[in-house]
Amino acid sequence: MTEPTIILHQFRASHFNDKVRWALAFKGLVHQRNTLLPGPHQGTIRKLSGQTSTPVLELDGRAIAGSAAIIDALEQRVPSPALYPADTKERQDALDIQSRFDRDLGPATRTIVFTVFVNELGYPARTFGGEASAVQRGVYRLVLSLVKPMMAKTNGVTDPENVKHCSVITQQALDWIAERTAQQKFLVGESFSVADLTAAALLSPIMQLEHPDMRPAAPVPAALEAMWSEWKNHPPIHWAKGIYRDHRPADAR
Ligand SMILES: N[C@@H](CCC(=O)N[C@@H](CS)C(=O)NCC(=O)O)C(=O)O
Repeated sequence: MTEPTIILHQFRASHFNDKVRWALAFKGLVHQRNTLLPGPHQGTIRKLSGQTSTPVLELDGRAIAGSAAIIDALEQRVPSPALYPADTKERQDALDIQSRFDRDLGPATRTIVFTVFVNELGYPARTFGGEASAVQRGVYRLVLSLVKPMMAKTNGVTDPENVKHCSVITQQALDWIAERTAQQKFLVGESFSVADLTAAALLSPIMQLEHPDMRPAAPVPAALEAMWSEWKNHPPIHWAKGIYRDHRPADAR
């Protein structure tokens, strides 16, 4: 009997989507990807899941929305290798870290990177439209210039106080990770878990990565390089890059 098809409806590069790409790779799950452009994605995603956020995973005939719910379904489907710690207390700790970072760090690092994107529209067009034709990318770039004010507002960039707040949230998360990893390699217990995956993936917008799913779309704007430089000397950025390097397997596709 052939395995039922798993389909990830995704944005390229996006950090919440990378949580799920990472979990699929970690579990060795062969899958298909339906890559959508932010904006035009809404109809497809709403029809599938009744809301508009990616990632959405089609698994066993169900459409599951939200990175944490998807990882939970994958953990049940393929318990080993485990992303959840075996110990009950550690598991709760790891899940709490995931919930907290999904709620505050993920939106904060997205706002930080969008402060650059809104002034460098060719870059998000290249990044999200990497699988589209040159013509489609050109049209998308044009659409982005028309929707720029809405894009800036939706991503929290128009309010300078919010941008400042997002930097503070990110700084606090980095400090917290630095404290946790001062004496231990992983955020929870003795092995890699969903907590490390979440922290590293949600920090990805503020660091330069070489993983094929997250590699920057050349040419990289100087403003983006400058933003990465501002964060790059924080020890947890080194930690997060190490987590990507050592625990993100090649995709099973
Ligand atoms: N809590 C959600 C957040 C997902 C999210 O923010 N997705 C963004 C991309 S990073 C998105 O699809 N935004 C477009 C939209 O919501 O319409 C998760 O964990 O999956």
